[in-house]
Amino acid sequence: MQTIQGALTLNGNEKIAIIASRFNHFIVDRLIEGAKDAFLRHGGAEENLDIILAPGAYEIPFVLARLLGKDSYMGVCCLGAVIRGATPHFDFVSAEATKGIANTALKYGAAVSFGVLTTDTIEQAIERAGTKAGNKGFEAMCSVIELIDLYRQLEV
Ligand code: INI
Repeated sequence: MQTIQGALTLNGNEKIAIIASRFNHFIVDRLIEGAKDAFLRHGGAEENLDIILAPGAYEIPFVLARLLGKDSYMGVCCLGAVIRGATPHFDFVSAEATKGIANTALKYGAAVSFGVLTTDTIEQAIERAGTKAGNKGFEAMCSVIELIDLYRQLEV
């Protein structure tokens, strides 16, 4: 029996993109910081990290499809924050972002992670953006790194 799993290490040559939404940027900026920190701490080279800003979480899958269509990144970390308001808008935006990111990653077989917060309150978002519940941007970047290494191993 063998167990195959991705390591949390980059060799410094991997080009990775962060797609982040500008909406709720007070929160998303913290997620970007976390993701950048994870990339650098695990061996990534700063010149190999691009940050691409989409208007809102709804548009993240559209930008992702463009990027993956060009095949210029080994992995993409998607970051955003969808926070519930008084109307059903939250449900539509969060559902489309979630489905869109997953479907696009599946279409291209790409190393893509989901670091889009979907919270009922601003407090819950703050807790997950570098305070008491950690930093989901950091975690999402770790997932991309792990997937890249896992896919490498599955190619052989
Ligand atoms: N976009 C977000 O990223 N987060 C939100 O919480 C949000 N809410 O709640 O409205 C949001 N809306 C904008 C949406 O992503 C699109 O940019 C907009 O609908 C234009 O297409």
